[in-house]
Amino acid sequence: MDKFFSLKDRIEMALKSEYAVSPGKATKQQVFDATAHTIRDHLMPYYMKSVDDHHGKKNLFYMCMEFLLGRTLNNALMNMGLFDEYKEALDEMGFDIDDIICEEPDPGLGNGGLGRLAACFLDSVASLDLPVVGCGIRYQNGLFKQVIEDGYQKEAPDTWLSRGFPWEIKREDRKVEVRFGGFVYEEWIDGKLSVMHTGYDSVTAIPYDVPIIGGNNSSTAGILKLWSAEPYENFDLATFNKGEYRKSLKNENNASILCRVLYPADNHTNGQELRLKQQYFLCSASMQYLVNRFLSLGNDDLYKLPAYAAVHINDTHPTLAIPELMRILMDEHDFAWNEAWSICKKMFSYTNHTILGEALETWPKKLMQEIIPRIFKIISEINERFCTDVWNKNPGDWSVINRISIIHEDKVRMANLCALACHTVNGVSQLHSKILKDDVFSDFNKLYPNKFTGITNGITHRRWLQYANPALSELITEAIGDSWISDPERLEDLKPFADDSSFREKFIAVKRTNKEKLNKYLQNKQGVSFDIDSMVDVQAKRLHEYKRQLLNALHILHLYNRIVTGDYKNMVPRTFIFAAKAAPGYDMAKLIIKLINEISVLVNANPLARDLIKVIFLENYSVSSAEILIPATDLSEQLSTAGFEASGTGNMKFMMNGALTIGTMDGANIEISNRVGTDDFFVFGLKADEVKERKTQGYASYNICTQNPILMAAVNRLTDGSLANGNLSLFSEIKSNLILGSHGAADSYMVLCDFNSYRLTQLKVNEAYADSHRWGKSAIINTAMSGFFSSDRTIREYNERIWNLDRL
Ligand code: 26W
Repeated sequence: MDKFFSLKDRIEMALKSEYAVSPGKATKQQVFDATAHTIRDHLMPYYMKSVDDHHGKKNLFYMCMEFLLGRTLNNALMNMGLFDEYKEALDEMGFDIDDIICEEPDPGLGNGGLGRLAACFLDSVASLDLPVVGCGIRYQNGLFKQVIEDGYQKEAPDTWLSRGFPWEIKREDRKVEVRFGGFVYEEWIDGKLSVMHTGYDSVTAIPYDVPIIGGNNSSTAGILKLWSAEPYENFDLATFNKGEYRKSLKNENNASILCRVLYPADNHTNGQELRLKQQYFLCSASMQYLVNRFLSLGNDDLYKLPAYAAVHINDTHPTLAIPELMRILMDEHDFAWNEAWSICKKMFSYTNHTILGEALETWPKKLMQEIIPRIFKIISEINERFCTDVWNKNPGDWSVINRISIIHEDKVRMANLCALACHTVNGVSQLHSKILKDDVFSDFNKLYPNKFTGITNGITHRRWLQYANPALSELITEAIGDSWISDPERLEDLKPFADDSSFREKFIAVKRTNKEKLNKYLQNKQGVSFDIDSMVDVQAKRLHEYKRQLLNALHILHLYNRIVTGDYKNMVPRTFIFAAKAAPGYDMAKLIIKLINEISVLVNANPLARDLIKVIFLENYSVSSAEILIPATDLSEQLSTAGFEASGTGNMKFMMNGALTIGTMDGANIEISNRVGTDDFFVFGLKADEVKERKTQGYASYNICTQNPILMAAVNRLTDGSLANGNLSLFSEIKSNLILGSHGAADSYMVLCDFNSYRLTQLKVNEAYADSHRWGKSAIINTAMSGFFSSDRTIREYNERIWNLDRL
């Protein structure tokens, strides 16, 4: 890189210029910063090439409110092939590169699946040299830090930006103005209808670009554009001098609060004003940028915009990009409605990521009118034209109008706007796509049958296998060569090795090494450790009732019952690890966390039980902790009520790292089990159509419980004083929700209904693990069949079916 200075020299120079310290006196944190500083020099050529090469090619704007990136240092070094060089330089300075890597704050700008998927996609588009710009928000605080106190989740702010973010480039030159509130009226000027917007508040949106370096020796970077809000006009000195302090600070406050924090609710909407503002801020800034760039490249014919740009909307959160682009075309560039609409219809596509009713976004009409009056008018017009059209095709059919209408009663239904305006609506697994067509969007599917498609999610095998599990990665390469790195479906070449006993032993030895690493990690972080020889059984994902951590917990109570009654012959020792954050306002989810921690106490207090089972709650689950947890896992728990988990992506990460799955026929579990076969995948529970059927029949969880003494005994533990120092009432709400129901139906997620099937399948798991050859064979088959789930495949499919981009 530099002819005159060695890498070590450059890091030391950065230490001096940034911190005025010599390596002998530098903290690890300072060494991380200095190292990152030198890596920027390597990143810039990729970034500059991408920015240049994007010109003249069709670009994709991937709009998402969340990008759950995880750490960058290791990933970027590996992808650029610079890891060894840096390791050596840091070694010479007396630092271990692994320690330095851990100094990087983990940017948690996402809640869970949606955000992590966006990050995997960026890695893949960069590796496949596709011209993609991810557009998101530069939240000052990412997802809260979870602290467990006395078994309860407490939330602390995540201050990931406090020491700066070394990978970003502030682009002041690309700033735009975003307007909120005010009044909109129409006026005929010179025979033309003009829309006037007055009395609004403005903020300045400034993009910070983060180059995303891909693998595959790609020479370009993906670009993540994170928008940040600053006051539109500088501090209003005149007002301040008049003594009106509060008023003079209004601008400042409006801007600083906008990107302050990521909303921590996963799968639940509350209609908060600030969230709507965040959404419009992202959409307006990104669409202005899109149009400005098109024009600044010397193009003047905006009719050609669809040949230059496609926009992908991730879940409904960035839907406002559609009416915002309409606004820009009509109000700023004099397009007539029909022209603007036909341009937009060619540009937008949408992926739905959840079908939970409470997650389908609607906004109060009044709020929208107030916060973004012009946008509301445009949505109303879109709706009126749409409903008129449908009415003309189905005269007299009010019910269809009621269902498809974008504005319904006092709500604006964002999913309906997407389903109308986007040329493609995508589901994230085959089952999910079917549910979208048959249920959620069945009317739209009848109107526009060709719109719907299904592209199964994926994960980047670079971060999740190659880098997170270097020992396994090396073993695989030793056996089948390294072609799987650029073509992950070649992992299938491992299949014959499942029958090779010496390979199996090596595979099992790698797992053991990873368990040791996890054990050390847990010891350092939480002061707990586990038996390396036990089965590591993991459920790691957001805490939500539909994901059914409760089913897992009840089963552990059942195992405890077996142990204390002497029925533990052949029981394989297991370490149950849970990792999950609950939305701060989701009381039931938080209570389930407390329950898991109390079960841990119960089991630990019993000398017999603690030799056979151990329950660990891994605090503050994040991308970084997942990278340690997943490679060490033997059994992956994927327990969602069938029909509720759109895809799941954790399931794919575990599989790729040689864990076996116990799971329902839900989301991508179905596709995983189809690939590995039923011998190497533990299926249990009702299927999606059976769940639906049972629900419509009226499902009596109480009878299921009382007719099954084993289940009853486990459920009774919740309130018999065994848990929480004899507290009888703490978990009574969990019990009553299961058997009596609150607000209507009991056990809405069919935990009790699936318990027996789960218990019996867990017996098969136990038996399989006892035979280490059989288990090792299955584990290898899981890794071998995981190549399909690389996000490189997913992105290729998106590009072929939806985006049609040319490679750079
Ligand atoms: C507005 C509140 C809110 C916030 C986040 C609603 C919905 C969400 C996300 C869409 C929830 C989410 O992350 N869904 C997950 O998306 C993954 C990626 O497609 C899927 O694998 C998971 O099954 C799905 O739960």
